Amino acid sequence: QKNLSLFSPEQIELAKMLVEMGQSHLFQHWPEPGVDDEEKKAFFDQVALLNSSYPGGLASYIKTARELLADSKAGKNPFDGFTPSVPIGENLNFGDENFIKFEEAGVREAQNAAFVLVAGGLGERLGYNGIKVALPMETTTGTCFLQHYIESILALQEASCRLTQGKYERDIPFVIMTSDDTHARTLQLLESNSYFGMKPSQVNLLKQEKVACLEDNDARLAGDPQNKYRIQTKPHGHGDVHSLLYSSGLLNKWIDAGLRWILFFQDTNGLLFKAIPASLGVSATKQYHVNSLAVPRKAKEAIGGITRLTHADGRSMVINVEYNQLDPLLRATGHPDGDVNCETGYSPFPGNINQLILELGPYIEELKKTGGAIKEFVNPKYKDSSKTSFKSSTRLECMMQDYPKTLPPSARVGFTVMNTWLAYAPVKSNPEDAAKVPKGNPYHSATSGEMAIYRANSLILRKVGVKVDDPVQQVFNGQEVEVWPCITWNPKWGLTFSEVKSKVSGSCSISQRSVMAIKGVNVFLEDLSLDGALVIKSVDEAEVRIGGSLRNKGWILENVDYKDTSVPEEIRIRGFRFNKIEQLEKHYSEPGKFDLKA
Ligand code: UGB
Repeated sequence: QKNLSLFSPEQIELAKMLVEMGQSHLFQHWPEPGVDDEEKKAFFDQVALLNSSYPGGLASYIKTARELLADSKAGKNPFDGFTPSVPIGENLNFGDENFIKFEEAGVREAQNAAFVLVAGGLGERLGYNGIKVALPMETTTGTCFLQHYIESILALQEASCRLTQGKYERDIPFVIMTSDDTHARTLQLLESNSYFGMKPSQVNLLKQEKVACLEDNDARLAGDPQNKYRIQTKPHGHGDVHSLLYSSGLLNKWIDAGLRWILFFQDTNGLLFKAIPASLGVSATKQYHVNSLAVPRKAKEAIGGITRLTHADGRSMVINVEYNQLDPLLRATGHPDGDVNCETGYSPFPGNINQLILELGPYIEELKKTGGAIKEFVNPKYKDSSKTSFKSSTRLECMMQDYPKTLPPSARVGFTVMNTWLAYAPVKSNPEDAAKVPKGNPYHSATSGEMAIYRANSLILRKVGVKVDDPVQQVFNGQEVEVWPCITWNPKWGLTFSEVKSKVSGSCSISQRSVMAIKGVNVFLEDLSLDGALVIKSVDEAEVRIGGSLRNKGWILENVDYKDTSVPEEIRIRGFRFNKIEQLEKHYSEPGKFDLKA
């Protein structure tokens, strides 16, 4: 009361709302007017932000929190009444006739798509100090994730334009969701690299705000331990992307421009774009409103399971069940062993890799109803079994893949299962945790993420007829991985099976110890036998034919210990680095036709 004269009418309204919502403890320690007045005003700036960035405002947040905390205390099962079963989706196998057909359909549709990268997470599990999208995806060329994503979108844009004979010639919009943890560094990465070749006008950054922390079951907001005039905040989860897109106005702009698809993806999956054209083709062909990309999942792997949930009252939906919920759900519904592999060696539930393709029109219609709000959950860590107090403050969270939960049963919700080697190799775990992963389960580490790229490229080349030698097993940072020839190419060289096939002819072979990096478009491998390191860069207008028997001492993979702080962090988390002994490196910077014959 004593402080009221300091504040604007809007701030007084916010104070009233807080008091009405049982939050008067936030002001209890406030001193007389004249003391810390600026801090008091700053408190209301924060409250105003928390209020405006949550659909329905802070009062709605507190109300939902009370309900969810009561459910959690009562041990209420979020899947009460639902029985899980294995859903049926589209299964694709790279290089099959079906796959090639979907790829072509997807490339055509790419002109009508917008891409959204959720990159607000700091990646606590990885423990890397920088932002994850700045990490090199592989160290043969050092290309970082963000560069690869942008180059992939640009390559799709060009391929789509070629295939549709320039019918649209659109710049594919690209949105990045950031947070306070990642925003400035993401922008700086883009600006210092000229947006990796994309037009800055094509890129939109949307920053998600954190949400207020809760200190008890009454949803009393937690004070910030660092500053008594602030509320403690924590991330709300990737589900924020829907409300942010809705309030940004971009969706209407896109639909007016004739776009039809919106593709969501995560920050550190270097393989993903190899699976995008075919899965977009599936969406277009099957007219899916929602299409989730999935891979075969190992039981207990830290990826959600795509599940059909059927309610006793007849409702049914295909939805992701998060990895920590799948096992208890199965146990509670007549599967006493819980989340276990079946006779295939995999969980019967396909693994959600959180790549969602939504049809824009139905998406906008749904968001008009919900404002982009996603069903939330709360995960308090209780001090003891009385569940009356928390070990540390908690908050509400939401996940982008829960979007279909509010859809009517008539919505066409499907999923597409791809080969894991082609589609999924995230970088999420630190070396120590990865080394503890049970044998046969994926590490999801920087080591496995990079090796998966070489394996995928080797397997793709095999599929188009190149003889690629078998891998050897090696241990890096305590993780045993397959080491294939280190082959990389930029997305413009070959984003689809057909494109790669068109670049290779005759009888080509690559030995296990080889390294091949192609940074160009019109680079053709003709009767090439490679045993060593080859690095080719060329401008788009140069046509380069490479053949003959090419042999040199090559590059050698050396072990690095992740604890060795004399080595840069982005290298030591992989457990290896290249010793570049000898290579053939050529740069074609002028237009023309060139032959490189060994
Ligand atoms: N992210 C944000 O942008 N904002 C946030 O507040 C939080 C995250 P994690 P998670 O495919 O591997 C997901 O932490 O949430 C971004 C699926 O839920 O890497 O544990 C963040 O930057 C799970 O079903 O993953 O698990 C990153 O890009 C499974 O599919 C993305 O959200 C799993 O991913 C994911 O965040 C997977």
